[in-house]
This record gives sequence, C-alpha cells and structure tokens, in this order.
Amino acid sequence: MSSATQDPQATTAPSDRLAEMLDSSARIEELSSAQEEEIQEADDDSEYETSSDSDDHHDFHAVWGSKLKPNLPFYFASPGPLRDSLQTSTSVAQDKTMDEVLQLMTGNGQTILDVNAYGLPHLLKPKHAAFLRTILGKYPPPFQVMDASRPWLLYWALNGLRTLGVDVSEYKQRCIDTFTPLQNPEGGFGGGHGHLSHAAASYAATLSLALVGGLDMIDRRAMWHWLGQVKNPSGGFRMAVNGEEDVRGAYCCMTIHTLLRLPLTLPPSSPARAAGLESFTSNLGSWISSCQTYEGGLGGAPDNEAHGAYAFCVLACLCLLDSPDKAIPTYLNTKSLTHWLVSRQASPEGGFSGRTNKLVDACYSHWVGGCWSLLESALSIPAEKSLWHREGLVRYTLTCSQAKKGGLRDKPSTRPDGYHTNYSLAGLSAAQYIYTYKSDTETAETESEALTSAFNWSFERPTTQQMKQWCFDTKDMVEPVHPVFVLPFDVVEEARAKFAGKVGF
Ligand code: FPP
Ligand code: K
Repeated sequence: MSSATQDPQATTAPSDRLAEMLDSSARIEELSSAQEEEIQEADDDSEYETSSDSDDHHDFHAVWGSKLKPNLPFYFASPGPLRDSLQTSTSVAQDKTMDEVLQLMTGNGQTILDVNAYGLPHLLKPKHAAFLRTILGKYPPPFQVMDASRPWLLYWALNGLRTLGVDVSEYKQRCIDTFTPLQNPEGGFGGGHGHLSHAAASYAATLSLALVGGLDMIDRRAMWHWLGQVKNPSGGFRMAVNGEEDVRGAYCCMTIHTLLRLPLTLPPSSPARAAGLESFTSNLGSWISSCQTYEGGLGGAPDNEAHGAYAFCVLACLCLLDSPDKAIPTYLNTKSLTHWLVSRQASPEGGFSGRTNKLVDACYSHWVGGCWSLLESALSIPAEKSLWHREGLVRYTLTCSQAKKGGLRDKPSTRPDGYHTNYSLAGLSAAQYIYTYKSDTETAETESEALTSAFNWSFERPTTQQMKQWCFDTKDMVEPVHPVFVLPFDVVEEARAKFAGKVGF
C-alpha cells in the first residue's frame, strides 16, 4: 500500500471527487467536451463535430415536419397551463429547457431524420454503442479529475453496451487488469490507484466484473470484512470507513453483499457488532424509514431533501431485503411516496426531475423511472393501471436525450456522456418492459442464510398494442435491465448460479 492510503485526507479526497462527479452534470459535460475534442483529433471525418446540428433543419421540415404533429398529444406540444410569475434562476433555466424540448417534441427543431412509426427518432443504437466504446478507450488529460471514478466509467460503458445488445466479453481481461490494483487487501475497491475502499467504487467494480464474467477476482471474504467495517450501529452504511452515511451506502453495500452471496452475519470486527447488531440487515429498514421526508420522497440521509437518485437507492435496497410487497410498505409511507414520485414526471418534457421545482434530466429516467416497477410491484398495480406515463419517458429519451452523433444526454442543450447514456438506456428499458416480482419459495428455504429475494424478478416483453401506445418500434427496443441490480438479467442469473449454495467462502 502506498503511503497515500494511510493518510486520512486521502480517504476523503477521492470520495469527494466521486460525489462531485455524481452530483454535477456540469463537470461531466466539461469532460465530455474534452472527450469529444480527443475523438475529433483521432477521427478526421469527425462524426463528433461540435458545430450545431441545425444544417439539416430545413431538410427535416421538408421531409418529416408535418408527419410528427398529428401524433403528438397536446400535453407534449405546449407549455402547461399553470404558470408561476416569480422569476428565479431556476425558472429561467426551466423556460429555456422547455423551449428546446418543445422544438424537438413538435419536430420543428428535430435533426434526427430516421424516425419510427410514431414520428419519433429511432434509437441510434450503433452510434450510441460507438460512443460507449470510446469511454473504454484512451483518455485525454482533462479526465485526470475522473481518476477516482475508474470503476464507474467501466460500469456505465459496459452496462450501456449490454443494454444496447452488444457483447462485451472482449473487455474481460482489460477489466480485470483495471480492477486488480484497485482491490485492497482489507477488502473492497478504491476508485483509483492507492485509494482506500469506497462503497460506490466497490459497487461499480463488482457490477463491471459481473458484466464481463470476472467476479472470481473478487476476494469475497475480504469484501465481507470490509462491508462489516462500513455497517453502522444506526443500521445504515457509510460510503467508506469513517465516511458519510447515506442511502447510496446502503444500496451499494447490500447489492454487493447479495450479488456475491456473502453471509448475513456481521464479521466479529464490525463496529456495528460491537454495538450489539448481529446481521447486515439489522436496523437497516428502520434507518431507511427515517430518510422519508415530509414531501413523501426520500433523502440521502435523515433530514435531507427528497431526491430521485436516493429514492431509487432506497427502493432497490428494500427490494434486496425482501419482496417489494413486504419490504416497501413496511418501511415507507407508500401513499405520500407515490404522490412525490408521480410529481417527478414533467410535462411537456415527459422525462423526470430529481426534486421539487427542478429541471428534467435524463439520468432520472433511471433513478426515478426505475422506481416504478419496484413501487408498482409493491402495490400490485398492473401495467394497464400504471401510475406513470411510459410514453412520456420514451418521447423524452428518443426525442430529447439522443445526441445525433451518438451518446445520450441530460437535456437538449448538454453534451452526452457515459453516465447519462447508461442511465437513459436503463430508463428506456423501464419504460419498454414490464418487470414483476415472482415469489420463489424454493430459494428462500434453501438459502435462509443469504438474501435471495432480489433474484426473483422477471420481465415481460411489451405487446404490439403496448408498443403502439408507448410509441416505439422493435428497432428502438433495448435489452431488459434488472430493476434492482441495474444489470442485464443474464448477468444477474450468472452471478446467482455461480454463488448458489456458496454462502461462506
Ligand atoms: C443533485 O444534483 C443530485 C444529488 C444530490 C444526488 C446525486 C446522486 C446520484 C446521481 C446517484 C447516487 C447513487 C449511487 C448508486 C451511487 P444537482 O443539483 O446537480 O441536480 P438536480 O437539479 O437534478 O437535483
Ligand atoms: K442535474
């Protein structure tokens, strides 16, 4: 271990940068632009030119303009009727975004000419795949600030590629080589070389390794020990030893725990055990309960503002603990949660915001869009009585999130990046498939030592009628994405089969 890892400052620096990266789309956009410049240098006929796409504007009108409008319901074609006259920086940003969205929704400003049967741009699969492959390539110097996020870059790219139906087995060895120096002897993964282990880095590393069939390189016993170090006497989890405690920690740690089929008993060295807790699940549900706010949504920690990214962490974490119908209503007020979650879907945008009075962002296509199958399963709500508007999310994704040259983006005026590409595609999958929980008593009986509920999800493909209702063609379909693990179903099944009956080491 380098001396850097012994320095307590070194524990906060990488995790702060990671938090900053996950919190700031501005930073990601800055980096995407650096990445674009690099690609331009490498590729002279420049698929990725930075100039405006507006050259095609008139052609588009001539060919497609009139075709789009008749299919567009009024609530996607104009601003809503309720206006607040108070002007703030957010209301100005919102008006600008709404104008850009309306230009695209109505077809007036659309430059992607390849449209589906409903007049929406097709999902540009080969272009998005090419974009994601660049993320697995060489980086220009400005990406130095992403040094603590190596595992995320791999996860977003690999998971995004698989969601597009692209085989990623060719990346197996490189992925293992990347993670070998990041795995620490005390368990878990750091985000970069010499960094202490971190819950988010360990989550993204574990998922990336699952994606390429490389889970064998994980020291499961050491991981179990490290997870015991971040389990808190409160019941929640810290992001790192002595790090912040929030619901990302709970979701990331319990996902790793479940996927690797680790023992539920806390290791003897765990501070939580010293405080009287016995299991990784002890007090977890009740700690999570305390993160529900007066709005009905979920904050990252008790007393924090409700936010979509944390809502997903909470619901998915509860679905690791038990079936959704048991875990979710036991620990959350589903009525106020439903009200808050419904309020995240914007009109005319169709996409989701992360919190009250804020703008849509395609990453919430997953963080919020991914909540629906979990909550609707908990409440036994069938697809035909769904509480959310799948068509709206499909419209936002295909019409507003796609960059013409490849990659998906937060909103029309931003640049694509791996984070938004992966989570837009995961959100599209939530809109296109029906994910349901199928209780399976067989695993529950034989694996009482481990958590197995999350392995009981299945998916249904949309019917022709549903595809018509939700406005996409077969060509626009992504692969099913597991609603709890956010991985392809076959990857989850492979991990389940690999460690079945192997609780312990
Ligand atoms: C606010 O950013 C965003 C947050 C406070 C949460 C960010 C967390 C995640 C994206 C994911 C965490 C999950 C895991 C599994 C690590 P903002 O103010 O820029 O955006 P906003 O206006 O949309 O709220
Ligand atoms: K944002």
